[in-house]
Formats: sequence, structure tokens, C-alpha cells
Amino acid sequence: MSDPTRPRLPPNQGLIQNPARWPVVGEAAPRAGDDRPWTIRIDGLAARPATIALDDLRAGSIERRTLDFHCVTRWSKFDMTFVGAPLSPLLDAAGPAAEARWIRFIARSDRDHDTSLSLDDARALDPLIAFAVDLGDGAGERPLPSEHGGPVRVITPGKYGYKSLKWLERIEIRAEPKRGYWESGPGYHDNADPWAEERYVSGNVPPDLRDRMIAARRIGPRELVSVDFRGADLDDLAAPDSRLRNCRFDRARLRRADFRSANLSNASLREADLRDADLTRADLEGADFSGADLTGARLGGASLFGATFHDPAAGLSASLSPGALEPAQIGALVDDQAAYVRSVMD
Ligand SMILES: Nc1nc2c(c(=O)[nH]1)N[C@H]1C(S)=C(S)[C@@H](COP(=O)(O)O)O[C@H]1N2
Ligand SMILES: [Mo]
Repeated sequence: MSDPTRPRLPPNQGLIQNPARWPVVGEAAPRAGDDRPWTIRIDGLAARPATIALDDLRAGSIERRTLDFHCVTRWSKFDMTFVGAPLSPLLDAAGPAAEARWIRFIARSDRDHDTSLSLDDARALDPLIAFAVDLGDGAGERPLPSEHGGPVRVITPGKYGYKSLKWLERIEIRAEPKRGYWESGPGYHDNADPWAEERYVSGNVPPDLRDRMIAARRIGPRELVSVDFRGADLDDLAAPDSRLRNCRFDRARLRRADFRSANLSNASLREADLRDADLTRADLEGADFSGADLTGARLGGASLFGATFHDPAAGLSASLSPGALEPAQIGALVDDQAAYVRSVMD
């Protein structure tokens, strides 16, 4: 599997170096008030649907796998060891029908969170149904913490983290694909290969609608994904509460833009003019501000996991006013980004 000529960090990911650090992404707890004993149901197009109790899963054939985890919001974490049951034998036991093509994982969570893999990927990658973890931080192996999917979650090697469902309760074998939670509304790519940077499906609004938004300098709350605003003149833009995941604003003029509480996760704002913009409480996870001018911009309360301010390879560094970021926000950045931000804000 491993190719020595390939770099270990997929494109445009930042590395978390502290082994003890492990961000919680998405839902943070299983369904509240649901105290039924934990079981995993395998059903759908199966000759032998089954309900597996957690103790039986733990008592079955178990593997330890050390792998690198890559979140679509641009942070990666190397050498995480997960302990669990490989999926393939469980599938074999259930007996997928001849027409089975997809495996859908469903969570015991308030939104019945789900994600799917093709049966071919499920066989090739052989996800782990994991119940314990060793972060390599010296604290040893421990049960999966609840916020990280405990008591039992999926760990799918070789895909962005959203294919690793937390709080696994059901595995449905299907003939037809069904797009999962992150893959539908938010528009994450269904194949999720970090090496091909399959983060998002492509732009979801027609160019004439985008041009009208630019002319009006107003972006409403409708969900835009991967829309191209590069170079646009958007000074004084009104976009509070807008949803702009993976949209591109490189070199755009965004002076005094109002992005309060906007979702700009994974947006690209390289070399954008964001002087005096208001990004208070915005979701900026995975956003790229390399070379942007953020002088006078407000970023209080913004979520910054995986955000980039400094791209040494391209020679692009953001300008930030002293005190623009709170210590907790800087702490959410991967190590080299945090070091850059500290160096300019001191
Ligand atoms: N049930 C459920 N599983 C989920 C999510 C979620 O919101 N709900 N988020 C996904 C995403 S986007 C990632 S990156 C990983 C994060 O796992 P962690 O919170 O343990 O780091 O879980 C995935 N599995
Ligand atoms: Mo993610």
C-alpha cells in the first residue's frame, strides 16, 4: 500500500504534531437520552442480517491498525492506532446479495448521521469498527472517548475523516448509493480521496446568479458550495450568516465585508483584501488566508481549526493586526500556522 515516493501529508493539509491533541469535528455526542445497550445491526441486502452486541464484537477477531487521519478541514494527524473488528468478516457473515454495491453506516445520533462507501472501497480499504485508541502520547490504549465516537465508530483508512462515522449503530447493505449527511447539503465529495483532494463537489450555482450576487454585493443565507468569486470586487459585501463552504475568493476585494457568523469552511481567500472585514464568529475551519490582508479585520469567536495564514512555499503570508486572534484560536491552528501567527501578532 505505501509508496515511498509519495509524501506522507496529502495536498493542502496541515500536520498536528502534538500526539495528545485530537480535535472533535462535527457532532460531539451520541443521541441524548438513548440508553439502550449498544448493538450494531447489519441488514439491507443481506442473506443473514445480524445484531451484534458490543461485547461480542470485542470478543471476536480484533486488529490494531496504525494509520494517518486526514480531516477535510485540512488538519492531519499521523500514527493513530485504532483497535477494532475489521469490517470484511462482518460483511461475509451477513452475506451481501449479488446486487449489493454500497455500504451505508448510520449513527446513533440526533440527526441519524450517515455516510456510505462503495462495496469495492469497503472491501479494499477494510474499515475498522473501532472501540479503542492509542494516540501515541504515552497514555496507552484506552476506550474511544464518547466525543470521538465511543463506544464504537468506523475508521476508514485512506479517505477524509467524514467517511469515519462516529457512534456506529447500523450497517446497511444497499444496491443504490445514498449520499450521506456531509455529502449532501454541505456538498462534500462522495469519494473523499485526500490524495486527489476530493473535498467538495463542484460549484452549485449558475454563473449568472453569482454575477447578480457580486453586483448587489450581497450574499444571502442560501447554501453555496465551491462557487468561484476569485478577483471579484466585493468591498462592503453584506454576507452575514452566509454559507460559503469551499468558495474561492482569491484576490477578491473584500474591504469591510460583513461575514459575521458566515460559514467559510475550506474557503480560499488567498491574497484577498480583507482590511476591516468582520469575521466575528465565522466558521473558518480549513479556510486559506495565505497572503490576505487582514489588517483591522475582526476574527473574535471564529472557529479556526485547520486554517492557513502562511504558505512559505508560495511566499504568501497574511497580515494580521496585533490581538486579532485570541490564544484559544491560535491553539486551534496546526503547529506551523500557530507559530507564524504568534510571530506576526507579537
Ligand atoms: N456521527 C458522526 N460521525 C462523524 C461526524 C459527525 O458529525 N457525526 N463527523 C465526521 C468528520 S467530518 C470527521 S473529520 C470525523 C472526526 O472525528 P473526531 O471528531 O473523532 O476527530 O468524524 C466524522 N464522523
Ligand atoms: Mo472532517
